[in-house]
Amino acid sequence: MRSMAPGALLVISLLAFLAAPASLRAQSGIDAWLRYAPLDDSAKLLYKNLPRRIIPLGSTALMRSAQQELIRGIRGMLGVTLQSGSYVPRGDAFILGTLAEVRAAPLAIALPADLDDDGYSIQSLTLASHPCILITARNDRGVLFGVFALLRRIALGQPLAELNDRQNPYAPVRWVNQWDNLDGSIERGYGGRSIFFDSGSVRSDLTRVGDYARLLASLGINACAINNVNADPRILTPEFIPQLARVAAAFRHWGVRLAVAVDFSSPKSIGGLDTFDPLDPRVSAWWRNKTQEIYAAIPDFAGFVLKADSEGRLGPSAYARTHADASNMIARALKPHGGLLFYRGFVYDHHLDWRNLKNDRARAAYDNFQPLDGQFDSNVILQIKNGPIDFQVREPASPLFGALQKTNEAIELQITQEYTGQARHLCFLVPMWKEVLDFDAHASSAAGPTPVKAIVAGKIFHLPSGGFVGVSNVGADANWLGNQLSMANLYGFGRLAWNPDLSANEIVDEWTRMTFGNNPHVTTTIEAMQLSSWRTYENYTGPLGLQTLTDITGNHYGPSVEASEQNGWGQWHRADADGVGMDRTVATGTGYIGQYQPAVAKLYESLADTPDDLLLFFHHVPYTYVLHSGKTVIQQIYDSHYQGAEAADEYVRQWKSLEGLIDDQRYSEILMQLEYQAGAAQVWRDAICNWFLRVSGIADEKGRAGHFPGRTEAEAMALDGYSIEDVTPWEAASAGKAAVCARQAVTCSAEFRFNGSAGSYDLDVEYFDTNNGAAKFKLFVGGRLADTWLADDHLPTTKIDGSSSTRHRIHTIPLSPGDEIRIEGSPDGGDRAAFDYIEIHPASN
Ligand code: GCW
Repeated sequence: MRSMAPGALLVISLLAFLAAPASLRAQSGIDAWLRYAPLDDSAKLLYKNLPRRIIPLGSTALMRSAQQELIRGIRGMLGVTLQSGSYVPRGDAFILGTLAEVRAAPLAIALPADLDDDGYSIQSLTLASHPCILITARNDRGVLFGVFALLRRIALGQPLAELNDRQNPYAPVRWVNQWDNLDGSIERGYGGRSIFFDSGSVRSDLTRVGDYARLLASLGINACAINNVNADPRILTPEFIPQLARVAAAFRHWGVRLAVAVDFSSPKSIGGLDTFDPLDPRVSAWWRNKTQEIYAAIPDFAGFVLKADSEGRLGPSAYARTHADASNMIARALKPHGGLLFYRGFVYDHHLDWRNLKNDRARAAYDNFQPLDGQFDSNVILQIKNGPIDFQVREPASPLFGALQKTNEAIELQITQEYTGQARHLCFLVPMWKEVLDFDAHASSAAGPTPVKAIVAGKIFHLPSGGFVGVSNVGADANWLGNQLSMANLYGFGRLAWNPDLSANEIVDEWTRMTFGNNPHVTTTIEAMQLSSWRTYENYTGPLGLQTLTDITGNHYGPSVEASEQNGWGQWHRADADGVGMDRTVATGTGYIGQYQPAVAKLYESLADTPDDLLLFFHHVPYTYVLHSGKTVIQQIYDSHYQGAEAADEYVRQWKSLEGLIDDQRYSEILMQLEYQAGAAQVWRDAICNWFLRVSGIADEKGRAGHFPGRTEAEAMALDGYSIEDVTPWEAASAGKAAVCARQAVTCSAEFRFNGSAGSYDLDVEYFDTNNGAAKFKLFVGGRLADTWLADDHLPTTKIDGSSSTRHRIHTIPLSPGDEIRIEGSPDGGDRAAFDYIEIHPASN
């Protein structure tokens, strides 16, 4: 992720291009899982009898996309160009058409009777003694989805003979949300600038929007809300609506419908009214007219997303009205056009008094919405985050899922990795989502198991709508999310939205094969890394239900244990000298557990029965409390952090075993990212272990926490120009301090003598890469330059802290006792060439 000089990159890419076989040529990642890379010859054999003609029975834009996609995919993977034809009952063919078109053709075939909207059927059959493959569906969108499913089968090397694949989507709502701002930035986006907006308008070139819609369509996603839920009211101005129509057009031929997030105060802020009271007839008339204006320009407009009364957004409380008043009023404007209103359940008070041990942010969604069950119109969908807090590395399922019987629900999952490493750390979220989706909320005594997935799909209480929403936040970078491996999360969300019964293993296997090919060493390696990565990330950030112990009032990235305490945001973990965890019991705590149905509440209310992974989310215990695993809480905190950091190191080794087996560009980009992650995991490990060591006063029984073999602190070196400063939070730097170069200095230096035995060593320099300049470092051993590098990454901070702390590893340096090791830093702009320590280890290779 750190940039290379453009010239160097060009030469490397050119060399790679000339030297590598076609399949290994550089790949930017822009095609994601739709690369259609050539299959190897043995796999091609499987498909040697496939039809060579394609016959589309319809001619809509969607049908043309389906046809072109099939041609593109088969050409890419099999090297065969399908010829288009019109139907004559002669010769082999792929036949594409809706059920109505197939009936009208007419083809004498028994057609499936059980297809829902967007579902599809792929059948191999014989027509007039010619083998054909028929892809049919109720609507043309379903035909397109069928084409993508067929191409996926080929990419995965699955046989097509005697195929009879009939699939219906699990739920009607399969949406993504983007949090793009009109100026082109993206809230919690890590893949570059917006593909939709720039400088206050929709971009003129919407090529990437079409590419994105194609990716979404390949997963069966059927709508996308394109702007931040912290919505800019200008999105609804008369000047903006024609621009939205252009986005809708770029989406339309991929079957993706446009939606937007709206600001509740719009009637006042852009509509010229003096009120936005949902019960004022002028306000509802304004929304009706506005909605009509939108549908006139965008007839297939999907609806609105509304964040109201949350994190400072205006809402119905301004007029003492309810969430039902607010949502129904807007939903009624959408209703005649078939539009949906998604009302976000993420409503909470961020000025809670932390001194009151009964206060609890986790209660908010239930407290706000459960009493309103039954009051929402049929085209309102309550959009509920998976957990009660906010996309933390681990949370229990929100109790609200199990508490509503008359309200449409959608689960909101976060694809963009806000609290899970911001696309710099590998963290495959499908296993986490699966846990929530499969969680039995015990919502109905009559219905048997009531997993969250079935509740949100409306299956348990027979509701008209509902389903899945993923906060995606792709950007204009070539690899969309800022990290090639993070694309497995977008893929996984879409596959789960289509079929939440798929396993994490199946999903990651599909994604890996389509993204990197079918080499068994490649697939097993990447899949194992992905599948273990959530646990790894959890281990070195916040285990035992502590949640991500990050800077929660800031960038949500690096470690900062106390950031969540003593403020009104309510992400408290209540760690102090005696113990740790939030008491959310009914008996002695906040009562949050009482929001679950009795069978669930009984489990969590019991300290003994609560699963270790969620212990500290539900209970406050002393550090010496013994877990089911037999370890004490404090020892588990130490152990998990060391395990997590070790696993992150291991990813680097695993990845290196793939050199030459995948294209160079993605190989090196991912290697760089994993090396960075391994260093960052160590920063996390040390920060959290040091913090708990100091606060609990209980030593790590394995003697690791607080002891760092081979480490020389900057404070212990002879400094010239550098001065030692305290770092905030203290745990973000080793011993709480860093060497910082004087602002005006050209170069500062620090030196010490090596006092180990002669041998070959790796040198780790821990420095602070702030994003307000690109300081330069040089490292000399015995007076000779060993390495030089730039601190030019774009980490999300200008501060010397746990988010900027970065490891630079210099491999295989021969050292003898007494050798002088000297680091020189040259500041640049606000980047003060600060560093923390140098650690020397026997060489790893
Ligand atoms: O987690 C918080 C994020 C905000 C976001 C909010 C929400 C769009 O930090 O950036 O705002 O959730 O989901 O509304």
